[in-house]
Formats: sequence, structure tokens, C-alpha cells
Amino acid sequence: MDLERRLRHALERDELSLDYQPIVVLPSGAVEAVEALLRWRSAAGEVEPAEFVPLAEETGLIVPIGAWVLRSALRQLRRWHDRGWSLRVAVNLSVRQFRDPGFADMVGRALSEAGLSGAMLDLEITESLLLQEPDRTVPLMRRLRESGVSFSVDDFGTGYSSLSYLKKLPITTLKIDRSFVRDLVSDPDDAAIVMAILGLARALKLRVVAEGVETVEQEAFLRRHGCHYLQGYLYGRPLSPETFEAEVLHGR
Ligand code: G
Ligand code: G
Ligand code: MN
Ligand code: NA
Repeated sequence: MDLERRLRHALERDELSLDYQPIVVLPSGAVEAVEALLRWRSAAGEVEPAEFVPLAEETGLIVPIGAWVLRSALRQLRRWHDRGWSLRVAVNLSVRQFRDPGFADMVGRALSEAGLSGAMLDLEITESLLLQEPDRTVPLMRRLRESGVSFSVDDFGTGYSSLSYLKKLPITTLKIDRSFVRDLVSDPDDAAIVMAILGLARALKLRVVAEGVETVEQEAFLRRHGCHYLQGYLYGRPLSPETFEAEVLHGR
């Protein structure tokens, strides 16, 4: 069976799952949030998101799959809240989901089903989404912001970098792409880019998450330059909810 047909059946066959990666807040280093990351363990083996997410986008399957991701992530968050871990969750969004006319209602329903405030949810969007159809996008984002939902720009710095959208759109957070973090300590150009993003964010009163933090030297640099949140293998890989709970929440 080809990949598209298999993906069509992935939801009903219960082959999709979410892993969770910790996001820590500075200066304490406490786990404050998680990013939910979609996984597909098909009968024929694990398929990478880089392979199936684009296919889900092309076929429109990302709309039902994205709704499942949101409901599952919020349900998991509810379970953690009930046990005293009041984390927030970041969920990745595709342009296609955002264009779906039922999107804002779907988000509202998923929040109320889980009994969670919008303030617990962060939607990660890419720069390309922000550049599309501002007449539709801006009111939709405002409406969600009014319910407390926040927006992060994922992979910041790798897209078109039209900075005017930062002024027009109700964004709360920039996520520095991990390609800038990797050689931060040894490459003066990467260091300059990261400092420039932190300066821009400070001026515009935006929060910053640095992605792909793997070493204590990278952490020290980001701490020194006023980064607010850190994410990367140094704090934890994306983990199943059971492992996340055992290793990150209990192990803290
Ligand atoms: O976890 P991994 O590095 O393999 O994820 C690769 C990419 O897949 C991420 O950068 C992310 O943008 C995308 N991705 C992961 N989960 C989701 C999801 O639930 N929805 C969408 N649209 N993209 C996702
Ligand atoms: O595009 P997006 O930022 O959503 O991608 C998140 C992905 O980045 C996760 O799926 C995860 O596998 C990967 N990732 C997270 N932390 C690290 C890290 O410290 N190093 C590397 N190389 N990849 C990471
Ligand atoms: Mn992301
Ligand atoms: Na990212």
C-alpha cells in the first residue's frame, strides 16, 4: 500500500502518537512547558515526520490529524495537571489547518473538553504561515489570543524574515532555529545572529526559546544574553508520556 493510503488509515488504526520534549525556563531551569511532537509507527515501521507531515499537508489529512494532535496533547496535559504538574504545551501547526474555517472552534472545543485555559496552549507556526492571507490570519490569531492562546514563530530566522509581520501579528514568542544554536560558541556569525534575535525580541517585548541546546556552554551563552527558555537534548529528548513522566517529572 502506498504511503498516502497508509496515512489515511493511520488515525483509525491508532498508529499515531505524541512524544513530549521539555522546555525549561531561566533562570531556574525548571521544566515549564513541553512541545508535543507527532510520531507515526506504522505496520511497516516508523515513518519520520519530515516524510509524512508534508504528505499530510498536500492531501489535507493534516486537518483531522492536527485536530487529533491538539486533543491528545491537551488530554495529556490535563492528566499532568491533575497530578500537580502545571505545564503548558506547545503544538505545531500547519498552514492548511489554519486555513480551515472550523479551526478556532476546534481549538476552543479541545480546550473546554480538557478543562484547560487557553493560557496553557502555545501554537507553533512558521514564518511562511504568517505571510499568507493577513486579512484572514490576523483576526483569527486575535480571536485565539483573546482566549489566552499564545503563538510562537518556529524555526525563526530560517524563513523569509519579513520582520513587518512581527509588528502586525499578535505573536508572543520567537523560537531560535537550532541551526543558529549548534555552533553558537565557536562561530561568531551564529553568536551575532542569536544576539540580534534576542535584542529584537527584547525591543518588541517578545519571549525567546532557543532550540537544539545540547551543551552547557551553549546554555551559559544563552543565559548570559537573556534568553527566556531553552529546549534541546541537554534537558531531554522527545519522550513518550510515560517516559517523560518517569525521567523528567519525577526525576526533577
Ligand atoms: O520530532 P522531529 O524532529 O522528527 O519533527 C520534525 C518536524 O515535524 C518538526 O520540526 C515539526 O515541525 C514537525 N511536526 C512534528 N509534530 C507535528 C505536528 O503535530 N503537526 C505538524 N504540522 N508538524 C509537526
Ligand atoms: O521544527 P521543530 O522545531 O518543531 O522541530 C523539533 C525537532 O527538533 C524535534 O522533533 C526534535 O527531534 C529536534 N530536536 C530537539 N532538540 C534537539 C537537539 O538538541 N538537537 C537536535 N539535533 N535536534 C533536536
Ligand atoms: Mn516546533
Ligand atoms: Na522548532
